[in-house]
Amino acid sequence: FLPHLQKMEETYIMIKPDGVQRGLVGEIISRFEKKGFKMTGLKLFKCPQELAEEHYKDLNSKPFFPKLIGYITSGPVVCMAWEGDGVVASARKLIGATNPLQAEPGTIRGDLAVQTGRNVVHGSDSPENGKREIALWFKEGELCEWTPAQAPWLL
Ligand code: 3AN
Repeated sequence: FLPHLQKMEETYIMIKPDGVQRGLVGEIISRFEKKGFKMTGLKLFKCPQELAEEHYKDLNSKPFFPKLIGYITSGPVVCMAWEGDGVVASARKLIGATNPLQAEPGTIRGDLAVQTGRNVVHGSDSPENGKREIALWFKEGELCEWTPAQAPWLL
């Protein structure tokens, strides 16, 4: 058993077009960095319609689906893969509730957003969806395996 070779839990985090337009990219990335997760993928990307529809396919019967697709494809998004212990649930805690008015202060949506339809960031809702969404949004070769510098005085 070689724990260092075990694939860590991973999640797909995406800064939506409103987050990019409002200049919140650095602020949002920094919250995941400061928490202690490791970024393994990052790109600025204009999302095609078909990809948006595939990503949100579980919501395709909802009345807000066309607006949601219009929103996600309205401008560039920042696609990210993050890994770490419990990263899926923890990232969702950092992000806060879907409706920003219900999101606690201190969360990304609680601090930075007002509307459900403009809630600045996406995070996968399960480890399975984390894998699925990373595979959907990143091509092979776009992800980067690396080892953070050790800080032995902290251990
Ligand atoms: P979350 O992003 O918190 O996981 P989901 O998966 O229920 O929430 O919804 C996905 C996205 O669909 C949300 N981020 C939001 O942009 C949009 N959405 C969800 N519910 C609504 C709604 N009632 N009206 C408009 N957009 C919605």
